[in-house]
Formats: sequence, structure tokens, C-alpha cells
Amino acid sequence: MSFESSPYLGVAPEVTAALVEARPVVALESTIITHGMPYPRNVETALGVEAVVRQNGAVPATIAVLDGRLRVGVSADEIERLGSDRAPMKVSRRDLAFAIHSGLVGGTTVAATMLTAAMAGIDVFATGGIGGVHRGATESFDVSADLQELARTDVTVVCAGVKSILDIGLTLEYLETLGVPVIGFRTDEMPAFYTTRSTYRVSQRLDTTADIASVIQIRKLLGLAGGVVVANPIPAEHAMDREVMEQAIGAALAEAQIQGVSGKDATPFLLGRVAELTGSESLDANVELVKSNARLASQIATALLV
Ligand code: PSU
Ligand code: MN
Repeated sequence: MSFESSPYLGVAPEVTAALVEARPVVALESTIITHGMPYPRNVETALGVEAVVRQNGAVPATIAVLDGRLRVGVSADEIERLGSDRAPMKVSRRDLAFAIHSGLVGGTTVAATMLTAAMAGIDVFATGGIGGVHRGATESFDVSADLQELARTDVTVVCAGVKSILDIGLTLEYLETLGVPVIGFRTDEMPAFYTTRSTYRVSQRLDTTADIASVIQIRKLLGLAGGVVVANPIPAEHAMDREVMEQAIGAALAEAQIQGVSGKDATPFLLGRVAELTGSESLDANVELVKSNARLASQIATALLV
């Protein structure tokens, strides 16, 4: 763990100062900016999420690849660059070195953001939804690298569960196999991103950020490698109708199959089609849940320092 920069890793001075002084820092991903939302809503959202982190007493560290460097903490102008680039790269663990080498603009996935956060010494990370086991994975083998990263990298990821473009049940089984706890914040049920419920159970429910921080600390003291998922349901007033979502997801999955979309393109394609089919309501919901996760992550980062 280093708070310092190197030729390939650039940690913003504000982030370094917070880490050195043991003040709370929250990492934020950038695939959501480059591949997860349309311009300019992606940029507005990324800036808004950083503001939420600050309002909750923590320092935001948006992670991305820019100009041949892995960056921890970027400027508003750089968020604009990420959000408006015409051909950004989606950067997961396997792509990191190439993305730095190529000089391309890269949005880091949950996996790449986690491992970069760990390099910089950041313990808590907020996002919308993590990747998981895709529906039909028994044939396609499409399992997000996010899950393996959770198995090996000691970062807590606050999310709104997993989208039901994925197989939620298989994703939870896979995380159980890897030894990754999925903590439901004030819920017994795994949230499904746009909806608060999924019928699948989380591994444990905790109702306070102090309890969550305690579990994270105990894991650390025991030397248990790997991350923790905190599943924070979308605020009820922003939740979507389950039937409407399931229909859109069914249609998007059918189109992906007809068009032969696979590999790293699968998730952005499905997210894009679902957003188009459900219109601005789903985009609004997405923005709100990310902000809610940023708030909770800031509170957990603060509780970890008490
Ligand atoms: N789920 C969302 N929005 C997203 C992603 C997932 O609701 O933007 C992004 C995240 O960056 C996640 C990545 O890490 O997609 C997973 O991609 P893949 O399934 O190819 O691993
Ligand atoms: Mn995949």
C-alpha cells in the first residue's frame, strides 16, 4: 500500500493528504461514466456523486486511466473528458497494463477500480451495481472479473445489488464459494439494482454503519484476504416497477443473443438497451441509487476510522 505516486500511478494530492492524515476517502469507478450512462448525464452524475461524498465528510477519489497513467482522483475537466470521449476503453484487471501503454481514455470497472483503490490504500468504494454471473453462464462461461477481484482484494464495495440482466442467484452462489460476504444494509434480501428486492437472501443483514465497520475490521485483524459487498437497496421512492424492468431485460437479452453480443461488450450493451427501453425513469433511478451508495460508503469510511 502506498499513498505515493509512481510513473504509472497518479494519486491526487488531496487524496494523498486525506490518507496520510487518516481522513475518510471513498473510491469511485469510471466505467459508469464511459460505458454506463449517456453524455452529458454521465458527467453530471459523476460530479454529483463526488459532491455527495464531500457533503458526507469524505474525499472522493474517482479512478480512471488517462494519458498513460492510472489515476486516483481526477479533476472536473477530466471527468468531462472521460464522459465525452468517443472511443473510451472499458478497463478491467486484464486490460490495465494495455490501457496505460496505449494512452487511451479508460473507464475502470469494479474489478480494476478495486485493485487500484487497494494500491493507493483506499478501503471503501461506492458504485451502482457490481458485475456478476450472466444468465446462461453455464453455456457462455460469462462471469464478471469483478467477482474474482472481490475474492482477492481487500476493499469494501457499496452497491445496490446486481441487475437482473445477471443471474442473481448464481452470482450469490459464486460469491459464497469465493468467501465474499454480502452484507444487506437494513435488508435480508439481495436488492436488484432498480428494485429493492429479488427474493434471494444476503449472507448477513446489518443495520448500522458501525456494525459494518466492525465486521470489516475483524476480517482485517484475522488477515482474511478479499473484499466485502455491502448491498444497499435503492431508496424506495426511486425504485422501479419489477414487471416493467423484467420485460425490458428480457427484450435486451433476446436482442443480445440475436446480434451475437458477447465478452466485455455484453454488459454495456444490455445496460444501454435496458435504459433505452425504460427511458428516463431508469436513468433517474440509476443516478439516485449511486448517490445513495456514495452516502453510505462515506459513512462506512468514517466509521472505519473511529
Ligand atoms: N452494472 C451496472 N452498471 C455498470 C456496470 C455494471 O449496473 O456500469 C459496469 C461496472 O463497471 C462493472 C462492469 O464492473 O460493468 C462489469 O462488466 P463485466 O460484466 O464485463 O465484467
Ligand atoms: Mn463478462
